[in-house]
Amino acid sequence: QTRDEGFGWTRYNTLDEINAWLRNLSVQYSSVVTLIQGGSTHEGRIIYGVKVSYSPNNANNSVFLESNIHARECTNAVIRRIAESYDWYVFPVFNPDGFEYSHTTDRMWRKTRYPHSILCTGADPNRNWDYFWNHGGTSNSPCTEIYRGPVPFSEPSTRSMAEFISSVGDQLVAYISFHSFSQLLLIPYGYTDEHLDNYEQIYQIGLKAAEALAQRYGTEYRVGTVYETIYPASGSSADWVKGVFNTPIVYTYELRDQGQYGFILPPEQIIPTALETLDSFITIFLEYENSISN
Ligand code: ING
Ligand code: ZN
Repeated sequence: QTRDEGFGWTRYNTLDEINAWLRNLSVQYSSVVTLIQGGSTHEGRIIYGVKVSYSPNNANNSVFLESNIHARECTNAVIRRIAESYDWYVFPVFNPDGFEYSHTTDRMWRKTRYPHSILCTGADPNRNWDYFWNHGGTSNSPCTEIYRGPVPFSEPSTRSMAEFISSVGDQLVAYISFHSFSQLLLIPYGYTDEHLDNYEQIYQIGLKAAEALAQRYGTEYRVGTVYETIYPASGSSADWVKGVFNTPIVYTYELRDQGQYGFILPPEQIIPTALETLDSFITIFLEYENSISN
C-alpha cells in the first residue's frame, strides 16, 4: 500500500500517514530515496526513515535528522533537496509509540510507552542514552516527564536507533535533532557546562543561522549550549552522538513558538516554520563548508 493522499503540510499528520509518505517517496524517487527500518519500539512498531542519496561519493558526507523523540512536539520533517552533496538520513518520528499515543489518547504525551511502573508509563527517550547517563537533569521517578529509565538504553527505541546510528556514525558530518518549543538553537552538551573543542566555530555558525532564520518573518532564536541556555540534561541523543562519534556539527532546534501556543502550535504555522528553519539550515551547511575550507 503506497497511498498517502491524506498527507499534507497544512495539518498534523498521523504516524500511518507519515510512514505511507516515506514509503511513497522511496517508490516515486526510487533512484535517490531508500526506505530504512532504523529500529523498533516496545509496542512493536518499526521506526522508519529515508536515506536520500544523489551520489555514491557522498557516503562519508552524511547528515542525520531526528524529530519527534518527544511525542507531543509534532514537527514536520525537514526534507528538501537542499543539497545533492550529502547523504541524508531522515527519521521524522523517533518515538512512534509515544507519537501514536499523543495522537489518539493524550496530546501532551512526551515519553515512550514502556511500562516501567504500575503507576506510570514510559521513560524520557532524551534522557536514556548511554553517554554520561544519570549525570544531572533527569529523574529516577517513573512518574516524572524526565524519567531516565532504570538503565541506559532501557527503551527499545533508543537502543535500536543507537545501533543504527552506530552503523553510519563515522560517516556523519552533522546530526540535527528537532524539538519544540522555545525558539532556540542548542549546542552540546546538556550534561556539563564544559564547552566543546570547536565551540567557538559552532557558536558563530549558530549565530549566522539564527540571523538567516529571522530574515523571513522576524522570528527570533537564541543560540547557546543546552546546559547554559535551558537546563542541565544528561542522556540525550545529541550528547551521545557528539560524545561517541565527535560529529562536527551537532545542533538541537527548539522550534516555534515561545510559549503562546507551545506544543499545540496552530497548523497554519507549519509551513512558515519549515521555511524559516530551512533558511537557517542552508546557512549552517554553507557556513560550515566555508569554515573548513579557510
Ligand atoms: N527540550 C529538550 C529536552 O529533552 C534538550 C532539550 C535538547 C535536552 C538536547 C538535551 C539535549 O528536554 C525539549 N523541549 O524536550
Ligand atoms: Zn523535546
